[in-house]
Amino acid sequence: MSDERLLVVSDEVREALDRGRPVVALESTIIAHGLPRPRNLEVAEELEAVVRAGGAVPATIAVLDGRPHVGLDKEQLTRVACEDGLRKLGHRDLAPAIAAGAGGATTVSATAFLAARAGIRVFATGGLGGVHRQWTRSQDESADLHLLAKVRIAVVCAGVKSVLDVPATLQRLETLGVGVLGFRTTEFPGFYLSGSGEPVDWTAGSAAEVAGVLRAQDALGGPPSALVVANPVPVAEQLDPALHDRVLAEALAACARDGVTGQAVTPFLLDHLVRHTDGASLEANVAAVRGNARLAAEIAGAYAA
Ligand code: PSU
Ligand code: MN
Repeated sequence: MSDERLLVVSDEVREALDRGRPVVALESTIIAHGLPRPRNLEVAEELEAVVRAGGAVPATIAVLDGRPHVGLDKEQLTRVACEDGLRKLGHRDLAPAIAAGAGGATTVSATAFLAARAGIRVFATGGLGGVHRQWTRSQDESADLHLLAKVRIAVVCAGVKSVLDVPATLQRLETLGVGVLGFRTTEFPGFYLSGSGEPVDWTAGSAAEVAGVLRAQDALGGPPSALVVANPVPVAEQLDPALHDRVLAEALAACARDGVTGQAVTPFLLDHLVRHTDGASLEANVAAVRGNARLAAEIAGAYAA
């Protein structure tokens, strides 16, 4: 099957790419599995609007009826947000889903891969997958990290959720050779919180500076790898740090007490966080993603200029 027949790139995205106009890829797992309904569809539409307001074309990515789509229309976006039982597809799931004619929401690993294949250089998401706290026992480490070691794309994110092992995740990114650039921060962001307490080696002060790093990557050539642009949620919109620390500790204790393990751990902890912060963790989550979409549009614009 030829490339063009396999990847369905929307007319608007295709035209923008052909003309060298800024394009921002957006993932769909956050819509299908990361946010509650009906807020998820509102956020999906808001993110596209934020990218447009920033002067770029949004390209939300998902697999529909066995075909990877880059750029969704309203009806397709609604399917991703509302269809029951939509699968979560990492990069390794793409081929089986295509062969089976199945659909699914794409994680960071699948989205980054498909976006890069389509020729998109900038991608916005909420948080990256990472190394789980029980990794020494479970070996649970997101495939996001490994895929980002292999594709040339900038991923604008607010760090990784504090339910993960943040220092171990940063160590894996280092080992895998994935660059991490703090945006106006010398600290890796803490997703719900503006900071995680972990340092980053490099800081950019503007979208133009980030675009300069992307151009340097292009000029260097060699094996491709991603650049993680770590963009903190604004302090005014972060979750109250004392509340965060207390509820996370309670959630981890409840998890151990109830014997929750493996894949069930993350949904359990996130659900606990949303319920025991009266939805404040959800608002911080949405604020983080919104800020990332805005910055990604700016970076895409600076890169295209
Ligand atoms: N982090 C979030 N929200 C999300 C995800 C991560 O704050 O929705 C999603 C992303 O799509 C990410 C995926 O790529 O979870 C990682 O899943 P796993 O750990 O199974 O690789
Ligand atoms: Mn996992």
